[in-house]
Amino acid sequence: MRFHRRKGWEIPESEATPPEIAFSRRSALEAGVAGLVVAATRPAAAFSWFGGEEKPAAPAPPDPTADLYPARRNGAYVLDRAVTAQEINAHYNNFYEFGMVKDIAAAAQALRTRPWTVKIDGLVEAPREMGIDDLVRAFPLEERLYRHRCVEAWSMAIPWTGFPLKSLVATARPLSGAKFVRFETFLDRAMAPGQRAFYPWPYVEGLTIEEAGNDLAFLVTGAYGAPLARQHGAPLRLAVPWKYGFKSIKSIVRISFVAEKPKTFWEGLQASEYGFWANVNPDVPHPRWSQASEEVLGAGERRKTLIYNGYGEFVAQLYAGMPQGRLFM
Ligand SMILES: Nc1nc2c(c(=O)[nH]1)N[C@H]1C(S)=C(S)[C@@H](COP(=O)(O)O)O[C@H]1N2
Ligand SMILES: [Mo]
Repeated sequence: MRFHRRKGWEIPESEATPPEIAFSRRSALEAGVAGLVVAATRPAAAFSWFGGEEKPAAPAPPDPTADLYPARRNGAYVLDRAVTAQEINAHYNNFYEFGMVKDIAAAAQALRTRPWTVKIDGLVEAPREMGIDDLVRAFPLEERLYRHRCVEAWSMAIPWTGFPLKSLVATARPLSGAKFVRFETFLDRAMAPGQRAFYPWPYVEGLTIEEAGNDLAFLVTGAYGAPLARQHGAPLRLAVPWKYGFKSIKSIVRISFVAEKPKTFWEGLQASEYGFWANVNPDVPHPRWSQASEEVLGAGERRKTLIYNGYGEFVAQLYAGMPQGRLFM
């Protein structure tokens, strides 16, 4: 995600630091200060904001749900392009809890995914807290091929495994006052060095209750026919492919049904650029770049970006009659 505090007119274009770098530098300063404090208690951990944390790799225990993979593919979700090679997808990620670099795979191995509980709470008849293995086994898993369009104007196509969010919503039995679903990522500064930087952690995202009930909204437990890799947001993440990628929150620990629109992580950082709705629209530029086309990673091509990332037949009716402008920010 590119982020920028300086106003564009303050420096000539030729001298302007690319926004991504400006963000990283600022973050490095902040992380450096936090790092001093942390170093006093954890001398073995050397964290670089750019490269993540160097840690001796401990062999990961086998995933207790591995027997569920590969799951049967749901043929209703077809692609207009090839699936992105797994090796590309595994090393081009956004997971700021572990650092700002795209190749976050090694640093993300610090994520401990068991024990892991997911709390389902708020305005529901059936609040509960479930161990991830019980949760994964409570719903039949299926594979879906989805496009994934980052707000940074690149895209991939991914074979996710998981179950429809609406199935979980149904078992929670929301009360009539529940208008939004709020998702929250873990918060653990010791485990996730990016969380030592001064941002509005934990990562929070949200959907309207109608969006959460849409067939496309998918809770993801695996990819490429296996349990989810850590850098993809194991053990549970969201995939809402008609929205920019930052809506697809990773490593979820809490799903709350609420009356008010949740304030998201990116709204907390830069509301003017990364809003609540974030529906993909090629005709509405980001304040600092065009969204008209996207780099298809691994394919060596750019493609025209499609309204709702090509999923209009599934989701356009969700927004019928709503004021259009903000829906695409
Ligand atoms: N908790 C959390 N969720 C997150 C992010 C993050 O940094 N932290 N990055 C978001 C962004 S910007 C994108 S594009 C996708 C990237 O998912 P991928 O790495 O599996 O492609 O995750 C989203 N979910
Ligand atoms: Mo993104």
